[in-house]
Amino acid sequence: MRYHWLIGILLIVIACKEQLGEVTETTVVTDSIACCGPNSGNSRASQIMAATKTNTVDSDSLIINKKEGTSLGMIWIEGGTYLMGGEGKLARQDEFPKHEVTVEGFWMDEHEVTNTQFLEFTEATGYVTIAETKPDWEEMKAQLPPGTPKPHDSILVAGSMMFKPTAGAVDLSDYSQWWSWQTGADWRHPQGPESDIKGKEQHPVVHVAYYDALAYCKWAGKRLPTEAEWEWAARGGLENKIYPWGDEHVDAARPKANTWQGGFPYHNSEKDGYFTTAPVKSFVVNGYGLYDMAGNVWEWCSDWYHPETYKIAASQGRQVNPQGPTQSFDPNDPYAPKKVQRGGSFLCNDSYCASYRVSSRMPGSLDTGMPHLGFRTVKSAN
Ligand SMILES: [Ca+2]
Repeated sequence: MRYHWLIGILLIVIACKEQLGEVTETTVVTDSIACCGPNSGNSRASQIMAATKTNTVDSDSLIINKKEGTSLGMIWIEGGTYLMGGEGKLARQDEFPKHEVTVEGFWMDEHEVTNTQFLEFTEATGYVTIAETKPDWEEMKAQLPPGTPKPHDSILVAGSMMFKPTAGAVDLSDYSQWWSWQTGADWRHPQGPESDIKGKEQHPVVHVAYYDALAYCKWAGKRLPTEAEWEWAARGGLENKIYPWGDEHVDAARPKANTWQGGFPYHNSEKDGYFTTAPVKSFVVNGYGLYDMAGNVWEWCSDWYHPETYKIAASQGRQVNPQGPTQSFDPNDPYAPKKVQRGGSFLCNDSYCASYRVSSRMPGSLDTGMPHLGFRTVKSAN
């Protein structure tokens, strides 16, 4: 469901304007995420990908245009065995139980993929991201209640989600107060059509859907990390610690990551210096030399999301290079396939999700980009 957010917003509008009593926000917008979490979506993008040459993830054209493989800008992460899962009182249910995991060594980008890197990819391949593609009504209506009227063409334009602070403190259970659909928002226009990435060349690329990240990986000869690899790397050699740097609070003394300081979602003191994304490598590295494994932008992983993943894993003994479940499931949005995202973002705050913890997990729809969602790549030893 590529346009999960858009559909949800359309339904809200329709419910308000046309008083379709049975069509409410809760009938469709069921994501568990609110403050900083990305969202959901499913097979629609796959169909669009199949029909759009430049968006075809597995297309030969991308392979033909494949970049020469390189480990430049990557850090070798030595393999090892660790206890994967929740640390501290902020850990959520899906982070338990802790269980033993072994990962082989791999290469990992020292920082999140930047706008400069993504630009190189799009110029080499002609790739167009999902957020830059006009929604197709025929595909959308299949995901809507029968009889839902077609919205005005002015709404069916390319775009993405946008965060906007509220005027004051609000009920945090209703994220539509700070998230809205923004036409013309995409990775080249991260804050909407009037914005650009000039001066943000070294900021992480955002508004990238899973498919977009996957296409980049194929071109670069790399891949997305598994959840187990990501967490092992984020821990940076520390054991049983909450954050990549240890247990000290993110804002104790000097901020150690780009997060949200103040009252979410209405006041950001910007103690760390950034309201939205920060240039990569702006904060302290972890023990492996990796930047921004906490905060800045969420990062796609290759595993399907399932809240029971760890319970199943723990019952099977030590896991070696786990790849995640074969199917996804998000109880708050059961019809949308979702992949795992890690690391939290500049919107994370202790009052809400505190997802700049090494064990925090979040589900996200494969075809939905967000202004606080990016990725980094990894590469196996061989
Ligand atoms: Ca910040």
